[in-house]
Amino acid sequence: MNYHVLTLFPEMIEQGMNTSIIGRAIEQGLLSLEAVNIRDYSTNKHHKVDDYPYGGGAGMVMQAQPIYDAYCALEKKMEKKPRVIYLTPQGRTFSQKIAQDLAKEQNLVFLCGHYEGIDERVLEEIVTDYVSIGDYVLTGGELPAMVMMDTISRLIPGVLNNEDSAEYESFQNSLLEHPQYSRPEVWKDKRVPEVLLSGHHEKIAQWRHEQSLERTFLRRPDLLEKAPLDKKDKKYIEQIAANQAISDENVTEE
Ligand code: 9D3
Repeated sequence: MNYHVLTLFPEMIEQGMNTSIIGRAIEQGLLSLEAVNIRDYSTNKHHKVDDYPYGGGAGMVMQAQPIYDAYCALEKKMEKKPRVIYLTPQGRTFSQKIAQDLAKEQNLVFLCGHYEGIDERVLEEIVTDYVSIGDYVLTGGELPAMVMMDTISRLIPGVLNNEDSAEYESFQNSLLEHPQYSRPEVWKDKRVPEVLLSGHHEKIAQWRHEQSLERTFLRRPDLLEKAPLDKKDKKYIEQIAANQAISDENVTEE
């Protein structure tokens, strides 16, 4: 996977991505990352990249020319036209499914906006995908581009160690994970659940599965609609729901 980021803040991308697991994957040659400074492509003598909006209004608009020329310089080096993702609050909300789709590509171009936006004409010319990372307001597209690259990179073969990856997750995806414990056995008077010390692998697996069901019911009940639950799972959840109803009743009476 080769990432190309069009941005006014290339250092932010480089700093953010060169550490951790993604940095190691880049060193191993599994990924590449190029942050292109849009300003380097401005034909204006002051390297200007923005101007006032036609029709008036607050703030500045990023002009078409530097972005288009920066994109064309990238496209020239590729065999086929890449997907170009514009990070914008107006996009489809990013998801694991979108990440899986994008992970199939050889090249991905991310376009990061700032100011009040980008001249619509260059968006029409180069953008293939409009993507947001959720309904909250950031200052620009750089963090969203990094969120997307981080998510997509984990799906590239070899980036994660085998223990973490692929198939196991696709089932687990629909349920939250069970709680984890490590040494010591007692911390602040809290004991590690006895079953985990038993060495009884079947019982441990069952306990963990039940914890997953309970957590998902309590914290993310929306996920249960899509989860592949068997009869026993459904019974277990009904039982938790019933217990909860009883404790709610007790609280109300107090
Ligand atoms: C004139 C600016 N705002 C009007 C209310 C809209 C606006 C545009 C761009 C507000 C913030 C931004 C900067 N954010 C992004 O570029 C962005 C973003 C985000 O803010 N949240 C979630 N996903 C994304 S993807 C790009």
